[in-house]
Amino acid sequence: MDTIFALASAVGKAGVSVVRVSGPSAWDACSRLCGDIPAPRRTALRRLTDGAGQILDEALVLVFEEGKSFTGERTVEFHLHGSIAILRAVLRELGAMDEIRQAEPGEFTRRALEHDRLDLTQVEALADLIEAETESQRNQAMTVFAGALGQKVEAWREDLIFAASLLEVTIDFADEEVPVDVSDDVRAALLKVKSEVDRELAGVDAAERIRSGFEVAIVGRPNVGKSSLLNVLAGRDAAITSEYAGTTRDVIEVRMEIAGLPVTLLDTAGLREAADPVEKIGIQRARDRAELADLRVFLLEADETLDVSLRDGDIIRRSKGDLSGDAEAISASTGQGIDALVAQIGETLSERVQSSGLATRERHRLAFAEGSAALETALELLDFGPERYDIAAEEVRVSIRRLEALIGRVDVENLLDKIFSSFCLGK
Ligand SMILES: Nc1nc2c(ncn2[C@@H]2O[C@H](COP(=O)(O)OP(=O)(O)O)[C@@H](O)[C@H]2O)c(=O)[nH]1
Ligand SMILES: [Mg+2]
Repeated sequence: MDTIFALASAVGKAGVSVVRVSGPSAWDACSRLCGDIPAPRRTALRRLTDGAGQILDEALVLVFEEGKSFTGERTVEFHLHGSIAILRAVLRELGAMDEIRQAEPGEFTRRALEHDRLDLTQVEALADLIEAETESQRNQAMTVFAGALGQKVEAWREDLIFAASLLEVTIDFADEEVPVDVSDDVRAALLKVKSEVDRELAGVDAAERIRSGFEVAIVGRPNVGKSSLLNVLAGRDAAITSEYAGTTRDVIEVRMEIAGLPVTLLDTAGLREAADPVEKIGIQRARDRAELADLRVFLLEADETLDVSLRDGDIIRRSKGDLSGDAEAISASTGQGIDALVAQIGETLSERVQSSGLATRERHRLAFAEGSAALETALELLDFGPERYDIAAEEVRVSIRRLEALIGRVDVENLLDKIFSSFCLGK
């Protein structure tokens, strides 16, 4: 296997930047930069020099043995001063060495998978962890990265292997009249796993939302104060507000965190019969996005009645409470009712992620659905008695294989390119 290197931290000026080198030649290659390398996991300061003896930087050098690094290979990390010139010089020196090459995006993590340092769900979770912007995303990604989904699948796998082998033993000894009825034990094991798989399956939607975020649309007539509300919630002037009706035409998006959840707030054109062609397009967009949004906040004028059908969770508020004196209304000018509105949005969305489990992706959903369906079939076959045990056992094996694919034990080569394509260079 090649030895690879890459900048592991972000590009640009920083206090510290990390360059990682991994593979069989990592130690040798790096010792040409920093003289003798420190003992494994004994951090030491070293002076890095180029071929001509010119000092490139003074860096912390971390050395990991095979089997004890992130990738599972011999690894060296240089913690450099985070200057663009230093990075360029060090990467140039490494690039000039014949025995090592620049890593592909995600290649370090791919090696971690190949060396069984991580299972496939952990690899995905690592990508999510790096993308995480909110508390809920961090928690979710960290739980899976710590191995929770993999452990769950392992436990199911053991139960299913037990069930399949009980059936297979019965088949093998069918002629010898072993008078044991395994069907109760098998049925209990299959039902237990199936109910747990189904519970995870039911939580995929919610978990997926934590990962990808919610859209909350502010909807209402022109001039009711939608853009002003967006700005108050965002804490900045993201949208233009004015006393002229029809000011907002495009959909304006602001990303924020509410109750720890990732939320994209949408400000839209006011709904009315418009003559202006551009405003008309804006209004159509407003309707479309509001339709697709996870949650809608309807802003009403003091005397307005709502004439749309509400969806579960939709929120209604009157605006400009400072003018009308309505204590129930919100006011973008004074801040009245804004905290309560945010709290209500947060509670509504939090309720929707309550059922979230560890499975967060379409890939997981598919594996669970197929695994569960195979168990369903196996349970039905069980009712026909021992003469169907062979095909029942085969269905249990199908289920095991589906779940194994989830953690990357089998059938995953074709998946890997897709999964690793989301990684950045140096990870
Ligand atoms: N007094 C008062 N004026 C507001 C409030 N919210 C918005 N406005 C004003 O109402 C007008 C329309 O607001 P805007 O946010 O552009 O409404 P939009 O068309 O629904 O986006 C602007 O002149 C705002 O300054 C409020 O809470 N109190
Ligand atoms: Mg507006």
